[in-house]
Amino acid sequence: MNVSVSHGLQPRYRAVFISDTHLGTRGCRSDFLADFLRRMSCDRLFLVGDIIDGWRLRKSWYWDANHDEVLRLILHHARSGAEVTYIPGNHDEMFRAWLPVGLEVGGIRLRKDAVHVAADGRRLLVMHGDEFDSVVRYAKFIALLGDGAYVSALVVNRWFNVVRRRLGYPYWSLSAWLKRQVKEAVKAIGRFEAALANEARRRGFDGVVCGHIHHAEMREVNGMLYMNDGDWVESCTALVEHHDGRFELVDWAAINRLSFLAPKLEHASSTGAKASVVNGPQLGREPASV
Ligand SMILES: [Mn+2]
Repeated sequence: MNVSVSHGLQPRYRAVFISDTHLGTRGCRSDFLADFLRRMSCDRLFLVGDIIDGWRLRKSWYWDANHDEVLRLILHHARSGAEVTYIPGNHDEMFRAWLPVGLEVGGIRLRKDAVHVAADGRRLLVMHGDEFDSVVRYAKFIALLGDGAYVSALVVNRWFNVVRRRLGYPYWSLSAWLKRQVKEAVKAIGRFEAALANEARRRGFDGVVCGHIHHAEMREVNGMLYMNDGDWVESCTALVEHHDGRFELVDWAAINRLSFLAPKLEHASSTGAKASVVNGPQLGREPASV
């Protein structure tokens, strides 16, 4: 029997899928993620890519006690008997070089993609999804802009056009431009979902679990079950499978009423390490380059 990481009352899942945690960046909500990892237990844990952000690490490094804690908890899950599979994404593609070796570290298996057989027998293809970037092309983060950002953009647009008028330029509508961008981004997400569903069908699966576009979703796409586990930067979502075969998207920030605007939770990790930042300036929550 597995030793549970959680403290008793929490659910034990058949499988848990997380991706796009972007550890090593300031944007990663490692505090919320550590909280989730601490309070859940599962038989299978799938890390569906962009877990450690190697792109950013080359330019700058952000690491604090919560990032340590996330790694510690993942290893703890592996040691406690969970089958942990790490599927590198495009931000942690440095691990892809190790795929031919069949690397296994601390009980974590490295795989290009994986198969998950659900409790009801459905076979799911698990992959990050950046292989289908060609169909996305667009800055997805625009689709994720909330109403607040949209409203402040309109205020900026007003002043922008006051300046344009003074300089003798005609009016330019940011609002119309934004609406066009959002429409394109939504279409791009649709293309991504269709591409992943088609890949699952082509390879004889019943559905697909992926990440990459930071857009949690669970629906049927062209007769295939399409499930995207979201991210831990713009939102904090995980895909879980209950023992009865029911899949659920867990919005950890929402159900725990965690605020993205509040300062990061100081985790009392045993090391008590302070946040470390080296090399170059840090922006706040940067828009996602998925
Ligand atoms: Mn990605």
